Amino acid sequence: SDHERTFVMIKPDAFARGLVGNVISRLEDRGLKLVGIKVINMPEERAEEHYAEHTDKPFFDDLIEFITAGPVVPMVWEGQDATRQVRQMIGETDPLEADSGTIRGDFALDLGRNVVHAADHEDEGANEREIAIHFDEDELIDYDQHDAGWLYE
Ligand code: YYY
Ligand code: MG
Repeated sequence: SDHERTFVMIKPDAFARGLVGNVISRLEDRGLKLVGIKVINMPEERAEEHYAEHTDKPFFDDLIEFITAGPVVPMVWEGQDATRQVRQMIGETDPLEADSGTIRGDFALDLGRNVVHAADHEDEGANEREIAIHFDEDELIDYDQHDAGWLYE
């Protein structure tokens, strides 16, 4: 029940396939508050920092090549239990295991092309670390969400 910020990123496959608006709409419709967003080509060093936990995995090189292959959309979303809410909306890492109705379950087929990244709620410092990698503090916007009184008790 914590009001918190979570890091989410639309991957190059989704960008190329015209799914940017669709992913953002789902997060907006849920009631989450958008506090940061940009479009970038991710530099290789930043990609390696972002996926540092996977450095020794056999899929690491392919993952870095993929995430730097085209524009991505890093975002910060805020809300009650935002990390777990987003993780639930995204679905399992492997689209084959992701339920229909989740973003990966609706838009993806392949583990290596799974549309969206979100910080792991089981990794304590993930949000702070990933937000700091991709955003300066002054790029995160402070404003009142006009419908907050109807989203939260
Ligand atoms: O957090 P999440 O993206 O759901 O999965 P991770 O286990 O952190 O892996 C990051 C990323 O790596 C995943 O989205 C796809 C890719 N990957 C892969 O290509 N092959 C694997 N066996 C595991 C993960
Ligand atoms: Mg992860």
